Amino acid sequence: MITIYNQILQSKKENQKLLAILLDPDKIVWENLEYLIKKIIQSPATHIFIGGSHVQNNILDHLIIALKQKVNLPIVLFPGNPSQISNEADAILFLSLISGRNPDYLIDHQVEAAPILKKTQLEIISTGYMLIESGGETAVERISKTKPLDRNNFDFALATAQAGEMLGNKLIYLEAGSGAKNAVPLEMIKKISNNIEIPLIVGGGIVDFQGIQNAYTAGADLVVIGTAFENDAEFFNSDNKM
Ligand code: 1GP
Repeated sequence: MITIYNQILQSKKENQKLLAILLDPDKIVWENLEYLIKKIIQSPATHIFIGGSHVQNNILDHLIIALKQKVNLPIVLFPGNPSQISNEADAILFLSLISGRNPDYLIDHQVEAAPILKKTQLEIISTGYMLIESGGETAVERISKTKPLDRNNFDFALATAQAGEMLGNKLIYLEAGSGAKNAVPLEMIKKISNNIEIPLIVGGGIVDFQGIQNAYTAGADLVVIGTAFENDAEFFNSDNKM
């Protein structure tokens, strides 16, 4: 079976860069859903990530079912907590917040989620999730009650990513936080991508095509765009094409 993870690995091997649009079900204006779907189809996105801080389960199912009717992209859950699981999706990033030292987000939520996930068909993609300091408090920091990693300490960030890889994670996700003032430093992306084998996701605070391109050039395999598309559904149609 060709899994979503295998496709990511294959793309990495072929140096084909991937792009995920992150949709927060709480921020969807339902009357505009058809239009939003049209814009997703027209965009260069290769994946749809779904997640947010306070998503309710019934909204989640509803959104994914609506998307699946029209969009032929893998739908990957990017959950803020164990209640955000939907069997309608294709896969889930099974996150452990390895930059933090809060056991709730390192292992407790995962223990809570495991029996629920066992009852689903979701492809489970274990992901070492690293929050990087970005110039202001982000929702991830507030909700997880963890400190982000120093954005200038590349050695420590690399050691964290390598520990994540050694623990068996299949992906590393460098997160500046949704709507971050500053995206993950390019030098950090470069250092980490050069020194781990598994694919690297980068997101948070990337607001233009140059930012996406820079992250790719630095070594990101998959870039996540949330706020920029949320604020402007024409984001991918602008003059400054990818
Ligand atoms: C947030 O990495 C994602 O979890 C995307 O961030 O909303 O800033 O694009 P933005």
